[in-house]
Amino acid sequence: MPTLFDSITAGDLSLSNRIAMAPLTRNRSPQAKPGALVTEYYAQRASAGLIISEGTAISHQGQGYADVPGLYAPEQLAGWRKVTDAVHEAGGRIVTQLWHVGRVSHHSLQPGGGKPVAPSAVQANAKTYLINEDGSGGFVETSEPRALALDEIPGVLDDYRRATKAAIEEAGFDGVEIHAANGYLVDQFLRSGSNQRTDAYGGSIENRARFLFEVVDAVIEGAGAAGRVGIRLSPVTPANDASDPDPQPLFEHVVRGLASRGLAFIHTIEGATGGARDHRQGDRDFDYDAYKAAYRDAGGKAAWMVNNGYDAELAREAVASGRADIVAFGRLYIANPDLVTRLRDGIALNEPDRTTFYGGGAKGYTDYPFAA
Ligand code: 8OZ
Repeated sequence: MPTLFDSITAGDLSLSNRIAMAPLTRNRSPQAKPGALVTEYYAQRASAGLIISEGTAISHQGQGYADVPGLYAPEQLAGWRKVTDAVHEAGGRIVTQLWHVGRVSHHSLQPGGGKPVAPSAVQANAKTYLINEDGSGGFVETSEPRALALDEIPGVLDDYRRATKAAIEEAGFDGVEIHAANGYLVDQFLRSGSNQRTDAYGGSIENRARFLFEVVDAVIEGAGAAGRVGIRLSPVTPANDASDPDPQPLFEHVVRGLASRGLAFIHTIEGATGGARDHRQGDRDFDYDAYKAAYRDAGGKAAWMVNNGYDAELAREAVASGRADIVAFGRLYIANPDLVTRLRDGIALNEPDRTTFYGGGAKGYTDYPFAA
């Protein structure tokens, strides 16, 4: 029976264990540029089989929160290069999470102070996080978005392609994860609550998934190999006002379409992001086994990564039973840089401090102790 501590190959990525560090927004990159503190934080966590970086904006338009990093300016890429060098030196593997927030943004973060873009001009009932001039932070309502015009979509796909190429060639990442979860742009296209388009990108499941597949294909082009590309999906999350009355056929269509594309990993958030694992949308429970079977039956070979509220026992069971190949841990990685050692040796875990999750400096970021 496989264990969390066995190596695994995911596409072109050879991982020393099956424990991934989930993407975690930490708001510690002023001017969207990761600095020395961010380098230290990721290097501390390099014993993970795979680190998935925090969501990283592919373009200025894709920004939705204060002090989150980007992949669209030379100094951002140079900052990331130091991070990836440090992780590689420590024997780790790291991919970046490609992020376009769509409507989950604030006009003050947008180019020229303009409206955030979305599939449709439907405001999200969601909050974003801004930092004031005096350094204090706070949550504010997202701004009213405008619908992307049909002829703007190729430009967004170009941003995904360019950011991917730069992330790998300039910033030194081992690959990328497409953020298609948690109510951000790709997820906004998927779900009827945020997609009211009447063109080829709206209406039927096939049309709503079109943007996702076009993003995947653009990213594969940018990466030069599908085996360096993963994707994160969250079939039932209500995060950021994501809503759809019937996610089962929608997400089975998505994974069937991904099966032929040769990706490295499919990363699924089970339940409500950071919340209940049995959360549902619509009037039936989501059948994760049927969803995974839809992918495998269509020939999909990617490593199957699961996430959300896993502890040592649930993770051990998921990998031993074959239900999952890799388990991604979020909150546990905030507080336990040496999570692999702690899980392997049964060492007690540090507790994360919620007050330092978003923004600030080293406190609650790089100062969690390693086990002796
Ligand atoms: C928490 C705070 C801000 C952003 C996500 C990128 O939910 C995020 C995020 C999480 O995927």
